Amino acid sequence: MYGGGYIFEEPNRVQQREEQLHDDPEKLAAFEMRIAKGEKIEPGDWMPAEYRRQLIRLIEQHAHSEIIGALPEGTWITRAPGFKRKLALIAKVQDEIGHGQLLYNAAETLGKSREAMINDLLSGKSKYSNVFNYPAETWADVTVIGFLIDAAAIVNQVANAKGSYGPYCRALDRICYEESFHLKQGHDAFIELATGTPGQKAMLQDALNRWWQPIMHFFGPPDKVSGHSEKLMQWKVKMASNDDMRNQFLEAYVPKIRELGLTLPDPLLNKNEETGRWEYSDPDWDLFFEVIKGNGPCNKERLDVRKWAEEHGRWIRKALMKEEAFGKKAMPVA
Ligand code: FAQ
Repeated sequence: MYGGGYIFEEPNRVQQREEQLHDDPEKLAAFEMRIAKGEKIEPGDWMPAEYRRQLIRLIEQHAHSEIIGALPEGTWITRAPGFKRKLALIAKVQDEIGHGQLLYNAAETLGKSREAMINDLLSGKSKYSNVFNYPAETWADVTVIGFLIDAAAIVNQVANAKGSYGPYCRALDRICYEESFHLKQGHDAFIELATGTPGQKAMLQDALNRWWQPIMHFFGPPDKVSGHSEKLMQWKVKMASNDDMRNQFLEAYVPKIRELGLTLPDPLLNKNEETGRWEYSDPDWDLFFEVIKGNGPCNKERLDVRKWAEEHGRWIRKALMKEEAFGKKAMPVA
C-alpha cells in the first residue's frame, strides 16, 4: 500500500450505507427532478449510490490525469527554449498539480479518501487519460500537448462545468480559467514553430502526426460503445456525448491547424457541410483499450515516477500529519 500518513474524515460513509438501503424509486424521482430543473447536488444531499460511484470514478480519473499529465511536460522544464518559455512551463505544470488537488478534494466530498485514490492509481486499478502514456520526445511534443491537449480538455471541462454536482462544477470553473491561459501559451508556441525554420516546422508536423490518434482517443470511445454516457448524460455529469465533444474539438481546431500550413494524418478528415459534422477514419480503438489497460508506451514509466514520489515523500507526510503539528484537525498533504 502507498501513502501511509494520511488522516481523513469520511463524512459520507453512513450516508452511503443509507443510500444503498434506501435507493428507492421515490427518492430517485425527486433527485432526478432536481437535476432536470438544473439544481446543483451538494455533498450532504441524498443521491443514488450509482451517481456517487460514477462521480467518484470520473473525478478521480480526472484528478489522476492532471497529476500524471504534469509528467511529460515537467521533464521539459529544464530544456524549454529560453527563459520565458521555461517560466511559462513551470507555471503551467504547477497549475496542473493544483488542478489535481482541487479534483481530489471534490472526489473526497463523495466519501472516498485521498489515500484510497492514490493507492488505486498506483496499483493500476484507477484509470487516467490515455494521452499521458505517450512520450514527449521533442519540444514540439510539448507544444502539441500545450495547444491541442489543453484545447481538448477545455472542450470537455467547459461543458461539464455546467453539470449537476456542485463541488466538481466549481472545481472545473476554476480549472478552466487556468486552462485558458495554458491554451494561449500552447498556441503561441505552436505558431512559433509552425512559422519558424523549415526544421522547426518539420519537427512540429512530426509531433502532430504522432499525437493525432491519441488526441482523437482523448474524448473516449464512440457513443455506440461508451458504456457510461447515457446514464451520465441523463444525470448531467457529462453534458455532451463523446462523439459530440470530439466534433466540437475538430470544428474549433482543425481550421486553426490547417491555416498554419500543417496537415493531419487522416485522409478522411473532412467536414460534411450538409450534416455540419466532421467525418474521420476510425482511430484504432483496440490500441486505445490496450493503452488505458496499462499497456501503452509509457504507462509503467509514469506510474514508477509516482511510486517513487510517494515512497520518498512518506517521511514528510508523516511529520506534517503529527497531531501536535496542526492540532486535532490535521490536513492531508499530497
Ligand atoms: N483515457 O463509457 P466511456 C487534462 C475509459 S485532463 C482513459 O465513454 P466515460 C488536463 C472510461 O474510464 C484529462 N480512459 O467513459 C491536462 C471507461 O472505463 P471504465 C482528463 C478513458 O468516463 C492537459 C471506458 O473507457 N479529463 O488533459 C478515456 O463516460 C495537459 C469507457 O468509456 C477528464 O478526465 C480516456 N481518454 O467518458 C493536464 C475529464 N476515455 O471506467 C496536463 C473527465 C474513456 O468503465 C497537460 N472525464 N476512458 O473502466 C470525462 O469527461 C470522461 O471520463 C471521458 C470518458 C469523456 C474522458
